Amino acid sequence: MYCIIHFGPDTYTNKEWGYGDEGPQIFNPSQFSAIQIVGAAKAGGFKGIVVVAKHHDGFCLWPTSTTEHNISKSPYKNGKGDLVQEYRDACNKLGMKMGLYCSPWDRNSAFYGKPEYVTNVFRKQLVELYTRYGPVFMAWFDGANGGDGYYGGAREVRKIDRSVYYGWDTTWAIPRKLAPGAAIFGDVGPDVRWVGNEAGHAGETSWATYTPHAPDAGKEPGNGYTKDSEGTAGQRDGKYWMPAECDVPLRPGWFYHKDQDDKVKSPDSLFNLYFQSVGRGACLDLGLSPDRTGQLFQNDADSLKKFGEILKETFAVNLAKGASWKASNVRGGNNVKFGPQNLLDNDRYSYWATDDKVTTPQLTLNLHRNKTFNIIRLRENIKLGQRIEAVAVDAFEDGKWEQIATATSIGGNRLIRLAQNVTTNKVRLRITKSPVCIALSDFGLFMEPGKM
Ligand code: FUL
Repeated sequence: MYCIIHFGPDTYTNKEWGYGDEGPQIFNPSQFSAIQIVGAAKAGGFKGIVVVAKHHDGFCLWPTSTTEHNISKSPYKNGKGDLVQEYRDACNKLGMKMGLYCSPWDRNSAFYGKPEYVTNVFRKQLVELYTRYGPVFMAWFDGANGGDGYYGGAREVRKIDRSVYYGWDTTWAIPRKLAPGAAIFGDVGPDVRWVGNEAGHAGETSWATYTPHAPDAGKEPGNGYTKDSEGTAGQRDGKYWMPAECDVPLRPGWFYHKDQDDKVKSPDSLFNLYFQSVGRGACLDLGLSPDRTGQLFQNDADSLKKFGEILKETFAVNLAKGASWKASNVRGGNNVKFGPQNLLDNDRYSYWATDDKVTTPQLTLNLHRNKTFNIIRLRENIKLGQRIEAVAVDAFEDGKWEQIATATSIGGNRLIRLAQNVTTNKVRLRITKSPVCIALSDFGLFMEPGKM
């Protein structure tokens, strides 16, 4: 989970997509505080932030040599400001990771649409950003590109060929070289894919494997030029390992708008989204929008804080810990290396495995006394792939087994939130479909606070 922060001229013009003709003088936050923003993300349980260093309007929040349209021409700190550096310092101070978003589309640049924009502006911006502000954990490339804009005064519509214009292989090579630890995000990956909606949910069945397809036959897919909706579930036989990223703003818009102050998502609705994204093996990328002072509005900070508390409390105690177990099969009879006790430690890569030909094993856990839970967590040792296609979970109730849940495409993290609490002293996990032997790393039972 990380946050993605939209703050710039749009904050002052009340827009979502600036046209590119906004004067730099409008950018002058009175109390910008990266510490307040990054601190609020941290309180929400997020591990990092992605800074939108340039949005579609083209205004650069760092002093760049690639365009005049940047923070040094604004009154902020008398032209001596550098917001990206301020975020960097706050992340260092708070132990948070930092990623970068630099919009491929630039509605300010006179060169947009010509090859020079890519070679002399966009790529040079990436070089500046990825050289100066590392270490960077995420390199975000947005799919919105091409259309009308200011374009240095031309005020016209500029269409680009999204398959080829940005020369993605050459462009990606920049963060790859300068920030080798960064996962590169886009509609076409190459490392992680857009989930295909901005509502924050992956498919109920969601594969980490994915093949992006162009909407038109015979063309190469590119960012902003894929069959988006295929990103939601991915494909079981997808060519690439490209897990989904669920981006969704905390408010209705990505940028701050006063009239959305009472439309901040509640802690409960964030928790719901958590199940639909993280609980389906995807990342949750939550959009934050500082207001005109340069800080998060109180409602936003409050909601994040409460959400963080709910998460912490919910997953504090794994009720399956201490259970004794009986498995229908353990690989090579080697309980130490491959036994189900590996499901109950805190190591995401120790695992229960079965013999090669055993693909539908069962496991019974004796909890020794009645426990009440409403969340089941399953995690595969994802280094060995997403293997399990379907599972069922049973509880021993009134002297017999009752099926309480099923789930598909387990992957690195699968959370099942039950409609009702279950109280039992024995649970059974049945792997109902897997093409190969299993490598399951975690089994957890949890109880949401306040639902008892
Ligand atoms: C979209 C953009 O057009 C939005 O403005 C926002 O930046 C979002 C994260 O991605 O494609």
